Amino acid sequence: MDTEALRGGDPRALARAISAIEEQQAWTGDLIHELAAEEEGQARTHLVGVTGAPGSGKSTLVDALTSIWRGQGRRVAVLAVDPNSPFTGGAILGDRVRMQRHALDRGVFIRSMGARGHLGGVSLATRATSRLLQALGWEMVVVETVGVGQSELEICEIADSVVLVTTPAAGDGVQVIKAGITEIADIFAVNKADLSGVDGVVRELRQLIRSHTQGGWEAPVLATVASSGPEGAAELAEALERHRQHLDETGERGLRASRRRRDEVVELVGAYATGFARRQPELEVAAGDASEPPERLARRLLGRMAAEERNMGSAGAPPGSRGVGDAG
Ligand SMILES: Nc1nc2c(ncn2[C@@H]2O[C@H](COP(=O)(O)OP(=O)(O)O)[C@@H](O)[C@H]2O)c(=O)[nH]1
Ligand SMILES: [Mg+2]
Repeated sequence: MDTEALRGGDPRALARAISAIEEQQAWTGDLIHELAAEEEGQARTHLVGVTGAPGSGKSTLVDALTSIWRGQGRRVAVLAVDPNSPFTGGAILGDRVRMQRHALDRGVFIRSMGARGHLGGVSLATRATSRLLQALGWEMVVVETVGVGQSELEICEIADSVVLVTTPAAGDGVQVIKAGITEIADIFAVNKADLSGVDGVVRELRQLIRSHTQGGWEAPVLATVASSGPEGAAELAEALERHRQHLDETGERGLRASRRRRDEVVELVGAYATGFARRQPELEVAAGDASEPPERLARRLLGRMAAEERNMGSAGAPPGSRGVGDAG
């Protein structure tokens, strides 16, 4: 790995490092750690999570925000996470085309994070990648996730500020409430405000938020038109700035960062253990033998993993490092 190129902001070096992270190569952890130690201004990175239903306009909105932030001289990295359509997804392709106007700008980095069949892969790779970008001093790191199922809840936990994008389209407002996502969203963008029904959704959301307000932050609800103008994008950028200030003033930013570290460790433990267990050649035979209950078998494997880890000391690779979740 050419760490000099990486430090110098070479996009290809960055892309290679992220691929290594996705492949779960053991050395990437140390590299990020090393870079982080060099980078004094780490605290300046604002990690922004953007979630919402497919087609709600997340990418268009992120594109508008990117232009604003570039105008302020900040570097912007966008990680597009779509667990459902890794790499082949039309949405990602559309994003690429849309972001083309930033293609020659070294201050903009866009990357799609695919699932690649790895267990816990997206979330762990996205976490590590955002740490890498932070270590490299990128001012804005945006994680765009498709708001379906459980994944967006998990992935949004890696952000300082979470923006939920919704639209006046039928049912969207109600969906939001059902998903229980109101608790994790810090800012609401009701996009496609050029369509009818926007006032109703804005009103509905504001009422809901008032009953959920916690920690002294009342999540703003902003109407936006990302595709033309764009309208409301500057207000959204300002709301993000205010939220970041709020996090700093209340100490919540540090709390979120430690929660993130804790969650990441927990997730890694699970991934290492799963990877280790799957690599045990006799597991299949043992699992087929009904005389030992699965619970005891699992504990025995954990014991063996711990023993191996002790024997290897610092000389070897960590137990899960040879491809967490690999079936092989
Ligand atoms: N009418 C209207 N269309 C929009 C708006 N924002 C985005 N779109 C369109 O909605 C579609 C999906 O946008 P995209 O950003 O890819 O959504 P994502 O899947 O949430 O990232 C695209 O065709 C956009 O041009 C808006 O404010 N109004
Ligand atoms: Mg998108």
